[in-house]
Amino acid sequence: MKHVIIGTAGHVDHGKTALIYALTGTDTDRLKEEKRRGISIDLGFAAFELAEDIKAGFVDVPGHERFLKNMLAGTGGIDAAVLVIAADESVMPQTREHLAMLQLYGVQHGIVVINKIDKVDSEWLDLVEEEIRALLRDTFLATAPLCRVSALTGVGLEQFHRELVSMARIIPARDTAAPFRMWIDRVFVSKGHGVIATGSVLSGTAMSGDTLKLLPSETVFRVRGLEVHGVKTDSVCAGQRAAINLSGPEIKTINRGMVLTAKEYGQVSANWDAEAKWYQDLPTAGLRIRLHIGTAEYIGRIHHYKDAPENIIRLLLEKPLGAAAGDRGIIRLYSPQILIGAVSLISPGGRARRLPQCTHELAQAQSARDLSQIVRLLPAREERLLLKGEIRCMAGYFSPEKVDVDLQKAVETDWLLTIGDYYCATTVADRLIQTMQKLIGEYHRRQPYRAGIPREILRQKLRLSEREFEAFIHLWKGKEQIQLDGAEIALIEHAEKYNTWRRKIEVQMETVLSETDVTTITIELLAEKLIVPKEDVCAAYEALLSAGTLVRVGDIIVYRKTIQYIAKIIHQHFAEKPTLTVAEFRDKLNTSRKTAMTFLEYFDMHKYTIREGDTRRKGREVKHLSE
Ligand SMILES: Nc1nc2c(ncn2[C@@H]2O[C@H](COP(=O)(O)OP(=O)(O)OP(=O)(O)O)[C@@H](O)[C@H]2O)c(=O)[nH]1
Ligand SMILES: [Mg+2]
Repeated sequence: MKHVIIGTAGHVDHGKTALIYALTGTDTDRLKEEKRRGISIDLGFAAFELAEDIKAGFVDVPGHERFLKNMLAGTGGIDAAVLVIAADESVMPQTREHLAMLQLYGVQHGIVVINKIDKVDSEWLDLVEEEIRALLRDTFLATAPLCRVSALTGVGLEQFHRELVSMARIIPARDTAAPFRMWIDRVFVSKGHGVIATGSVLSGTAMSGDTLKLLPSETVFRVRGLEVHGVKTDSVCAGQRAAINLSGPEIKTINRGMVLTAKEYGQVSANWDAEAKWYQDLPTAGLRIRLHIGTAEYIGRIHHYKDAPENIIRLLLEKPLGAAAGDRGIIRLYSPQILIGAVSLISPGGRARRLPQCTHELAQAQSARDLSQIVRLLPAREERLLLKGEIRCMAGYFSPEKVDVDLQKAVETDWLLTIGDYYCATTVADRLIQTMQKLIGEYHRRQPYRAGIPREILRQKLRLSEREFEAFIHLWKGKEQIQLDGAEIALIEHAEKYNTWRRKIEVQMETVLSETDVTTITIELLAEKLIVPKEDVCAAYEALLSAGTLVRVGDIIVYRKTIQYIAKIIHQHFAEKPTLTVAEFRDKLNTSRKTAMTFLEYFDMHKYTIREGDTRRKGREVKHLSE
């Protein structure tokens, strides 16, 4: 079964509602006020089986210019349009305006109906048709079928029906395997059921019991029940008009203009980069505008990038919008509410002031719905590592399997590379490695006596998350250009030089400091004993400390082996005697009482000795002290 959603369009009173009633038997004017005033105010809905295998959901819109906002809300999700023009009045202001809206929304299929033919003669009708054809030139309806109809008498309805069927057959079916999405156009409370939200399902399928996310709030709801045009069902799919019975703690927040979506999809931001098509030649920068998108209206301003083409803009909205790449919207001036143009969303705007590279190419790929190009460009434009889930979400409402196939192709052709769970554009990876190399190189130049740059400093400089950073370092390590030494990262050339230097110093240390006396090591002593250029002594001192060759014991610094030596003395002592006094310890070390105390406190701290009043007894074996 194929499902299509068809919207009406046209000037007030031209017979849109009457035409839908004549065809389907459903009166789409359901409000009391609509009946009283004889005009449509809000959206109306009707179901109709066009053919055995095609079902249509009609969205009937009001024609009055004051309710254009409602017309736009109804038109956001349609597959095709029926433009209704009354024969007696011919083309009127909202005929033109609605046509422009359909064109800007990117609607591609439609039928033109000249209604009320019972009111005019055939000569007049020919003139009207001529005027209409002129109007439609250069629009998506230029070659559309034109039906002469009277909704009152029923003349021409059969031909109209036939044209609807032919049109529905060529409309590409919406993807029911894609993630679910529906803009909400109506919310009401039904006795015994609770809150029900209706809308045209743009993509995917939803089932009873599913959890759906509401945008822009990102709160979640459970689907309690589903209906399509008043008939209960277990699932609703793309192209159908759905009524979804929802439950959840935030149920009172649901309104027209919000979106129900599969949980991992839809992006929320108040800033969106977009490609614009201008209808009026206006200086648009900073202009207060209304963006009509899906069933919503957002107020905001237009910002132009300095270095970008005129048609790439940033929308700065007053509230966050939950939408997806490729979504189309209409822009009207805030006041007076005249049409300015249309936009196609590219992505939520980042923090950068300049336009991200590849934006133009991405916009083109999105309007062509070229998924393989989209998945290649997204990681390049973002200039960071992206998880598969992020790419699926950023690409828009494509089926996850399709995204995965194109991602795989992009990896096979070396456009992208995978790093752990991440995808990265090869060009971005190369650039990131160059930046890392530069940063580490600079650090080595400034700190030649350090093993390398601390990981955390490098990560922060690169503005990567911990997971991204670890994944990236792992990739780079595979290229054998860096050495990871604990918490530090070094370029291989530096690591080799540094290690040779360290080994040399340690050998020197071994010979000059191997005397058994407890020696407090100072910079002066190092300057005297080590064969290191004078200006490098401080750095060597720091390097030996950070490498653990020198150890801080209280306020003195000693050689690592000295500690091991003292530990051995203590060990031997406890082999002979259960307690150790400060005086005994001082004598064994042949040092001052103060230094002896400092060491004992150090050993107490490591629980190697246990203090009891003025004496110590044996503590636990501490491996690294006696190694
Ligand atoms: N004579 C005649 N009258 C018609 C025909 N179609 C509709 N009408 C009348 O025209 C008036 C307006 O019709 P609607 O269907 O409400 O027009 P609409 O386009 O839905 O109007 P809005 O929704 O308010 O924009 C009603 O009084 C209808 O009875 C027709 O084919 N012939
Ligand atoms: Mg109407």
